[in-house]
Amino acid sequence: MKVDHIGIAVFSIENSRKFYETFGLKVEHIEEVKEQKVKVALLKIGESRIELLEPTSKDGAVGKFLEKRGEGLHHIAFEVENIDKTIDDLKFSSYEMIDKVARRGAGGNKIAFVHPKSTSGVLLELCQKEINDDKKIKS
Ligand code: CMX
Repeated sequence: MKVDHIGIAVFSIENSRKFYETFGLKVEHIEEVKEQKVKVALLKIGESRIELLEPTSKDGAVGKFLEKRGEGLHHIAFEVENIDKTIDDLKFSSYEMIDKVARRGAGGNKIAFVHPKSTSGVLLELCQKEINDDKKIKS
């Protein structure tokens, strides 16, 4: 449906948000996603968002990424209408799903990751909103 957000791995949300705020972007939501060992900050840009990802532990996906590659583009998220069907279609076409079943991510959305091996090197997140963005996310 659209690019929902672009995930950027950062050492510190407090430091990194300043650059994006220079353009007038505003942090509208900060949340810790415990099972992913990460804290996320969402900044709205048009119909999409920049998602700053700060690890809360070195052994989570983002902590490991930072250690290996440093700060930078971590993933792109596509909003889809029906995540269960999208996962089934991708599995049927032999693309490698990290999450074979959708799970809850930041903001309570249903999410699933596709392995970068299947996507020409970009970690891809599928994301299905439960309810309209503007109603759900509070500053
Ligand atoms: N983008 C592109 N490639 C990546 C990557 C990323 N974000 N992270 C790892 N890779 C590459 C590695 O460099 C490695 O490449 P090489 O084989 O060429 O060295 C390859 O993917 C596989 O690496 P791996 O050692 O098998 O696996 P890792 O332990 O590095 O884990 C991944 C990679 C993608 C499977 C893991 O990070 C994962 O499961 N991610 C999904 C969950 C996630 O990212 N959560 C954080 C965000 C949470 C949120 O937004 O709420």
